[in-house]
Amino acid sequence: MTLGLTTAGESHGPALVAILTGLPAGLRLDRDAIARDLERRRQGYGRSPRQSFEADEVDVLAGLRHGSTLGTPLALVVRNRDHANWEWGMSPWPPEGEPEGKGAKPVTLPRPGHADLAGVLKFGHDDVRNALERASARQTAVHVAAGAVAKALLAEIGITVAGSVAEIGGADTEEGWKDATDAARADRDTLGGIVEVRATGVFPGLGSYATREDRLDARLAAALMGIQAVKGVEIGDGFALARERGSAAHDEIEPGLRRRSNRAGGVEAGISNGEELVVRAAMKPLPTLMQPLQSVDLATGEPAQALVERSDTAAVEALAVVAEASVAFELARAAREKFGGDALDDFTAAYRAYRERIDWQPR
Ligand code: EPS
Repeated sequence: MTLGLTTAGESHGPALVAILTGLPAGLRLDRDAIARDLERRRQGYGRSPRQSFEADEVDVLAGLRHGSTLGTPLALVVRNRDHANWEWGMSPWPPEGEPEGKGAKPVTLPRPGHADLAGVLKFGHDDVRNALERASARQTAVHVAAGAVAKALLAEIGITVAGSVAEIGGADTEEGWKDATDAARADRDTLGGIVEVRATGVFPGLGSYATREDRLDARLAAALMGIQAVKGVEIGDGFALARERGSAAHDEIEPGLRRRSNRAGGVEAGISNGEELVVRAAMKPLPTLMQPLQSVDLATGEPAQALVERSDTAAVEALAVVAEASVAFELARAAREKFGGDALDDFTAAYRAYRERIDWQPR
């Protein structure tokens, strides 16, 4: 038994879609909690004007009845309101009538740092839009919806997950983030940053050292690296541990099997160890610049400036919400593998029996 997630959707296409498999039957979902997470993702200083007109409402098409999961695939849809402006340009079928609206003209000016160049080369596209639409971080909306479902499952076994911003553009106070974002926007530039996700209530034993694929830290790193613009992931003290001696790098064990520190970030040998889970992700500055970088026009082979189109100045606050959702999904997946069960009660009973066996109490 495991959780599966498949997503589809282009940034300016009709909709974003997610299908979750492997949920137990009888899990109650809270519509408002899902909506709140999508709303959090839309917020944040420095986001594109698009966020003000996308509603990001989740429609459930399958797998839920009267608010409870059925133990069948859960199908979620978030429609793109902006698609109305791209009906010709992003029409799934050959469009009728004259080219009109956004996306009608092919894009041939790849942006350094975006999927544009590698994407068209790999897939043989002659319009960069065919690559950038799916590569866009717009699709994180349905990942957040899936994460909200995962958090509902985790709540049944006492786990909570929270993401927050640590830095934007090198600044580490909220005022500093705003100043840095304003300054970047004024210079027609963009910013990246660092986010942190913490999970409490994580008992020892999620993940395994048995194979690389089982390792919880490897899965968390893959999940976070899978988010657009993430270039680095750290678990616990991460890179800083490389500069310590062993005596200062590990978390001593006390009676009650608690630790005196949490440098490992709650994972040892690919297994959660009962301490708080702490992971960080670093986001590069967004590649769509209003003052574009040097590129090449793919239609002529001549030097040209990269594509300029509406975009965010910074999306680090959104990343905190997306990273939270991604960590939640991985923890929920590991928990499904550990406790199984077709009905939610089977799952929670297995959790309780396990906790009794290891005699573990949350702090
Ligand atoms: C994105 C570019 C911007 C972002 C978008 C991601 O879109 P647009 O060009 O339509 O303004 O706003 O993110 C979202 C729409 C979203 O909901 O997060 C990109 O190129 O990745």
